Amino acid sequence: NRRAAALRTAILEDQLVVYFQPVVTLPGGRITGAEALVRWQHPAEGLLGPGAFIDAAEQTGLIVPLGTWVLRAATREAAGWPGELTVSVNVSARQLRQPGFPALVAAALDESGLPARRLTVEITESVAVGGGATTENLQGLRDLGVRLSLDDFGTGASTLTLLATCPVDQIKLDRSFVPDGGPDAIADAVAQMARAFDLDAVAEGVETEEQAIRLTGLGYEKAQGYWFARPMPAADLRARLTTAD
Ligand code: G
Ligand code: G
Ligand code: MN
Ligand code: NA
Repeated sequence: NRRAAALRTAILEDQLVVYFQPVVTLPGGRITGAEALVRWQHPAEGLLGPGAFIDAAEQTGLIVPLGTWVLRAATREAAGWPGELTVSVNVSARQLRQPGFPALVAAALDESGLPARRLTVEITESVAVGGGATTENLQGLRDLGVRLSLDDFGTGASTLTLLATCPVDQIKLDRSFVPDGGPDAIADAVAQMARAFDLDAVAEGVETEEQAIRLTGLGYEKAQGYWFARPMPAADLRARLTTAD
């Protein structure tokens, strides 16, 4: 279809842009890294979010070249960040099923100079059980020294078996479970699971100071959300990182 043809052009002609949303410590709000979030600078429609094109990319298979483009752009940018700041990149089921995916990641790391330990690959729970080369690719990424994160945790097929068998380092509590004045039983349970499996617990979609305080109390060590910072162009994040605060 037309959308797909235009998206193919977008990938070839560098109309894609990577925004970065800071990930911060709880408590403290110190930036420890950022998540790469793709945008499309559409020639006629302006700046489009992933909601406008990721599904089409998945259905047409364009998510594979798009994902490679994002991976290369994000690692290149993060290689210029100071210290041990990390970059998180979202990877779809289709990408992770590709034989040789770890080699592609290794090439992006080589090319950018970013150490593997500073890259986190975010997958959803459904991706983790994806079949094909998925399981060996996850292990291959681990062997490179890349960190793995389970994104949108709690919304998919979250199982104890998955946590016990999938070699992840981090879980990201889905924003729908961030306490909002009501009960916080799920946020609490997920934090306890993270502790039991010795994983980093990150909360996303944190929009208020009260939520940040609650999550800190539950044991979340990191957070992401509008309360701390919105996704922003690479140059804006760079400016923040060089301003002492
Ligand atoms: O950026 P928000 O700002 O709108 O992102 C919406 C959704 O799009 C999120 O679920 C995010 O995981 C997904 N997304 C953003 N960037 C990428 C990307 O580079 N690859 C994949 N597969 N998904 C992405
Ligand atoms: O990969 P994932 O589904 O987690 O992508 C993060 C998405 O969440 C992006 O669309 C990003 O713009 C969005 N987001 C980031 N912080 C917040 C927040 O505080 N509130 C809400 N509603 N969305 C957020
Ligand atoms: Mn994500
Ligand atoms: Na998420």
